[in-house]
Amino acid sequence: MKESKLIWMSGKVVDWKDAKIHVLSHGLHYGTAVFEGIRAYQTDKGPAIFRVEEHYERLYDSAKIIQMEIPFDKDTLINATCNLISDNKLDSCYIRPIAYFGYNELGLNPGENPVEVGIAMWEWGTYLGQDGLENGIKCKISSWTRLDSRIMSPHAKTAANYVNSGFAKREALSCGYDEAILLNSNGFIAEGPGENLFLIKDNVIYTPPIQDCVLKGITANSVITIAKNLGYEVEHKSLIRDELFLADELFFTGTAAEVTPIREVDERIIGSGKRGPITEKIQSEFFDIVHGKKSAYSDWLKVVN
Ligand code: PPE
Repeated sequence: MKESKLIWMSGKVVDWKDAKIHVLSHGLHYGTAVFEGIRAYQTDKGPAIFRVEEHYERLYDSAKIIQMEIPFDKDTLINATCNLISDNKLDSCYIRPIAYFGYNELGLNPGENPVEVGIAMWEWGTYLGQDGLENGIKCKISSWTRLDSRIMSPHAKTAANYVNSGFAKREALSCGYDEAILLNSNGFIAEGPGENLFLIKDNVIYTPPIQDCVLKGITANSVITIAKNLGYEVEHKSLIRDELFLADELFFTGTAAEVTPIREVDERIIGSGKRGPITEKIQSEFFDIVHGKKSAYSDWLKVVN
């Protein structure tokens, strides 16, 4: 991890090495934390945060689901994020806000534990490798099932949910793949451990609906808008494994993963076995937008001054 200088902790800016919490913090024991992953990109006008409002709105939605009241309003957290990018002198970075039940009392009911908020940021390059972005990655259908809403909340980005994602990721890596794809408990395709999935067949773009237990991805939402503006038809549809094998193109989206093509699933070559033409068009449009080169999408960027 490439350390930056400063981290925001519940209203105070502290040195990276001093951003510490008590070992008996509730969030550490029971996963009662909600977080976001946001990216800021370099643009001609300076660093700009991609869809920062939507990311913080999702943080508050996650908190609502786990009945946590964040003791700061959205504007305070957005201002803190902007100031921290400037103070850390970063041109581009990955931003990780986290709200967690802190230290007071253990026991499953978070009760009187204070809610603390941290905002950290660092330079984080490509999530699945530069080669992955250009040539695509190899995926394994996981033996782990994506958690569903009878077990956990798939729409809340809680720390606890990521034990499920982590199982799938580690299994895929240890079997020699780059990433996992999880099915949901009804056997339909859900998503990657930290990415939404898109499938292209006969020029139509498909992605699973939220009922299939996927996170409401902000990159996915952006890609849907981009694809429609490029003239493609986009449909939410439940997908089965065979449809992946027979797809013309597949790709993942996510803040960390950006737009990453998938070239192989369980030893089946997808389409031509490399980044497909529609994926490439969407990916290139996405990177132009986040770097501020498409004025039509300037609403998605908050320039940090
Ligand atoms: N599904 C999951 C389960 C998920 O964690 C992410 C983001 C997405 C879909 C895509 O959502 P969005 O970022 O809004 O487009 N995963 C975050 C965490 C990755 C990590 O390894 O940590 C991220 O990309 O920031």
